[in-house]
Amino acid sequence: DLEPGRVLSIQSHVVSGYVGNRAATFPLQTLGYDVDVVNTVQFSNHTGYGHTNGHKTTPEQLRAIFEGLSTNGLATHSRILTGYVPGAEALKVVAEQIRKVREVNPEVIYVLDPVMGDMGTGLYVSEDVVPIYKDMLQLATVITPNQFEVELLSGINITSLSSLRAALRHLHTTSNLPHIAFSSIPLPISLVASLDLPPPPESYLRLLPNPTPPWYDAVGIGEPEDEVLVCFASTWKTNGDDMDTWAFALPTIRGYFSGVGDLFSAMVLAHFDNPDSRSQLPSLPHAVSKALLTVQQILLKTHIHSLIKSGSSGAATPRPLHHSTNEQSHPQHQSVIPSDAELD
Ligand code: PXL
Repeated sequence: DLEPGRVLSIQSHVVSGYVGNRAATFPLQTLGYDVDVVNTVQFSNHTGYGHTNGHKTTPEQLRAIFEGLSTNGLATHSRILTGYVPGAEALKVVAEQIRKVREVNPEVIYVLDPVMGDMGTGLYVSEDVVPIYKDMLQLATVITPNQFEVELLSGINITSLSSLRAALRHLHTTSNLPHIAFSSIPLPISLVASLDLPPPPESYLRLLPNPTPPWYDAVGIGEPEDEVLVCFASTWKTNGDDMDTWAFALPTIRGYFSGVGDLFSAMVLAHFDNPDSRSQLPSLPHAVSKALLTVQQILLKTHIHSLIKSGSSGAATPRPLHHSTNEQSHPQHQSVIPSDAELD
């Protein structure tokens, strides 16, 4: 039988900084989850530094861990999260395990974060993982890609609301995928205001700081040239041949943060519930709303912490020595430091 409070999180471990399991575990624990952690790599630091050292867990080692859990009757997690898995063979082993678990218990909530890259950075895993992730979509309850990953998985470049819808529709229909939550690159408010998308239901919007209609005013900044991050959530309607799509706008916080997506996917996993298990309300916008609120509060705290630590110079955490190409656009580097005060 499945155990409701148990999470299996399969992601990276970094010695220094907070990405992957280092960004997901503590926040999940503060919400009361018992988190079982499989580390897909042990790296000195995340790959954005330009130099990373350490090792990857081999496919055989991963298989051994899963075998141990299964043999001892410990593979009874009701929620599974997967993130950074840099190699195709290792990802196949992860996929195999999840397929087995879901065959026995289809009600397991599986949040798949297809961590592959970002708009500014490009691909940071082996390109062989792309087709495997495409195959894995059919196993997922929710996927939490960023825009780069939506484009890669769907083969559709997002340049407009209609291409956005086409990409989401493609992912839902080709893989029988129930739920998608992803964030865009920063967009000017003027453009966001012109998107004709329904707001999140009012009860969800209330969770965001400044819920004045129309919905894009929820960000609390109104200059047309200001930029916002828009998070789109979509749920395929099983009784209609269509999807419900919600949009959440958040003010961007200037700075270079790592592990934000990893924290987001963990919080979506924490707050998502299968339909009817808690209420009649759609679960995805509820989970996304709570996840965004947590991420936003932690980023603000981190940003303030960083400013205080550095005086007003802004370079709080050590800058990567061999910095990659995004140095200019991201002058400061901030790890996400989770603090339990913000988490509920
Ligand atoms: O945040 C995604 C991520 C996870 N794990 C490792 C990474 C990255 C992104 O750079 O390098 C090791």
